[in-house]
Amino acid sequence: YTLESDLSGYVVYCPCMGRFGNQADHFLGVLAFSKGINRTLILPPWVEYRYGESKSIQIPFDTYFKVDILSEYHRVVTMETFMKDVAPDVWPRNKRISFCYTQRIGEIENNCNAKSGNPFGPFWDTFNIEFVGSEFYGPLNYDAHNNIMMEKWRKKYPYNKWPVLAFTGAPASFPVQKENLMLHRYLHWNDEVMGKARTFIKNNMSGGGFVGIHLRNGQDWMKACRHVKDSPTLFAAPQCVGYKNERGPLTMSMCLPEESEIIKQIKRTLRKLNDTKYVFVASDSNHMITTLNNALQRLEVKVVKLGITDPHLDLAVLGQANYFIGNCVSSYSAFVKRERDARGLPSEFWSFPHR
Ligand code: GFB
Repeated sequence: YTLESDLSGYVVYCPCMGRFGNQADHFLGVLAFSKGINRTLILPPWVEYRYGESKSIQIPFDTYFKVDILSEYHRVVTMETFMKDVAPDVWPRNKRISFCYTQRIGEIENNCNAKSGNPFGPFWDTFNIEFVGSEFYGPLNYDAHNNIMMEKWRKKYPYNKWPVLAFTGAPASFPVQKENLMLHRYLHWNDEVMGKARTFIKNNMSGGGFVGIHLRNGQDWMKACRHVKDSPTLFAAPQCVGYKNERGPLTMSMCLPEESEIIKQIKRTLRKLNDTKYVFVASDSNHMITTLNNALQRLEVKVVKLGITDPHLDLAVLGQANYFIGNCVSSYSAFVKRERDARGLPSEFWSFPHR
């Protein structure tokens, strides 16, 4: 990236919805959108929530991912670099306008209220950004694959008048549009994350392949899965049942498989593969280590997990597995599935396809 100001302008947004998996879905959409309207994408920090803390914290984008690979697809710059080196020239304080589709309820009437609430306020505060006004961009939308729509954005918001389009939330859909799934191939873990993943694998799973599984089973998830019946495209479910539910139905055991189903499916998978010595479990709550070790004893595989809680390292290790079993409904699982698809590695889901 060169520090010369970019003459086609910039896009920035707050990843203000959901946790990592949701934010990653949005990210791919915004990447396509920025390219569609031909503006450099400012890579925002990831918004994270720490237990017991009331405000979100912002983790620089490149803490986890490589920036140079993304720029093979489109011009990008981290928000830290942009604010330090570029904003003083191209984004004067009196041009800091927040973008939203239509007004957001908050302190000021008829405004985006881009900084109302958490994580909205803490996000922009990280960079001392105050907005002097709002712009409602509706009825324009962010379907990057609609050329006419992209042309409308470029016409309505020329760079000289609007150097930076600062979105209150991600200008992208959730779950990620089908057309953008493969953009995941430009999203690579950085050397630090990959190094940790490889070290873990070397130290804990040497001498044979491993099946990686994602068990999403915490309290929040049990509650969310109650909606399976009335929302057939719940969260990331379209990755299995299709965006129009054409490969449905969505069942409870796809969202929250029972112990017996999990064991059965792992055994079936292990029989299909040769030279598998380990099962690596990633989970937000119950890893089922003892249960699985007992159930798989006769197959001579060992069940392992990380010694620490580290959602990104779990994802990176799952990406390296010889085979992956994930959760249809979870966007966290969806991240792994996309990464593996982009690299031609095999995956399946709990209780899907229907047998
Ligand atoms: O990533 P995420 O949006 O996926 O949110 P879902 C789930 C979060 O839970 C992750 C943790 O970002 C992690 O912090 N988590 C989940 C895990 N699985 C694992 C795991 O295997 N290992 C570790 N270390 N952490 C949706 C939310 O979650 O759940 C929705 O995004 C909503 O907004 C819904 O709250 C109930 O799509 O699974």
